[in-house]
Amino acid sequence: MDQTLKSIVEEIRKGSAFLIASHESPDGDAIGASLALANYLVGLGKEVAIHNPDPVPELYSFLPMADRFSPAIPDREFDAAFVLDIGEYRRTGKVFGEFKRYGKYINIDHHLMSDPFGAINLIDPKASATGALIHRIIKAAGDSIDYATALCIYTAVITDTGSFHYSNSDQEAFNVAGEMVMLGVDAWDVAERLYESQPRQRMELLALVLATLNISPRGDFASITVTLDMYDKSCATAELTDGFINYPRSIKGVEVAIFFRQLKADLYKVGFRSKGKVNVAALSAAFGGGGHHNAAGCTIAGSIDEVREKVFAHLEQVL
Ligand SMILES: [Mn+2]
Repeated sequence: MDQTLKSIVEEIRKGSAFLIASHESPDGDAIGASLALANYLVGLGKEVAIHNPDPVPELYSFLPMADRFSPAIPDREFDAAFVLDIGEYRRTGKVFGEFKRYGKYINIDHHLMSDPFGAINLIDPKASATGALIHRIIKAAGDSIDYATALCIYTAVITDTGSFHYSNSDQEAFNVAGEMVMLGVDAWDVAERLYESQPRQRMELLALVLATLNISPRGDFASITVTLDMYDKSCATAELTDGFINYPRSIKGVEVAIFFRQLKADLYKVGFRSKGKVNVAALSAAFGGGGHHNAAGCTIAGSIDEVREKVFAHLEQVL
């Protein structure tokens, strides 16, 4: 057996209380992996505390033990602290960073640039999701997976692979999902909870935002815009715009999608998504921002016309 997996299994066997932490603004993988591990450990008779600096989106409240997430960390000793899906240590948030009674860190991650800050580091950038790494740990331990744990692993894998759309949808992702279905997970039930239960305000906001669709003359980039006024009109909040940028990106021929989000009268957050050919991290860096090859962002001051003009002129150059 892989030595790293073996040492993690040993820590689980000998410990009795564990802290589980994941990155701020938790996504389906951070939440699913945390809860998969929590349900598994509780099933073994261990005590767990589940920490995240930010609240868990309502969408994921159906996952077993989702109500156990807390922004506070109990004042007690732990045998080890699992840090999941973190990328960078600072994304554990302030409370965790100040925390000193953690036993040791066990860092489990699939980000490309993951710091090996743990006493044990299970880092595999090829893994589809951190949830798939939790699955590897349970398999290495030779333990069975109960329904609650299976539901959390499944959710982690389908959300991080974009329901098997993205290039990280490897054989392990499909195998793990298939095994979880075998263990009782209902794929439609999960899909309905995650993707077919949108608040109506999100759709009303999307209707306003899509009316701003702007496609470049060559058809190689496309943008959408959301203004503060649109939030008011639809009674929606900024977090409901999550995923909107996928609409302009999904157009045939479009290589880069841009999402202009108004923050203040003359201030815009600009998100970029690439279909793969264009490195949008470099694009956003030109405006003082950052990000990854396929997803990046920056903040630009000015009126919407000025901001669009700046971004479009730069894109015309690089595309
Ligand atoms: Mn992840």
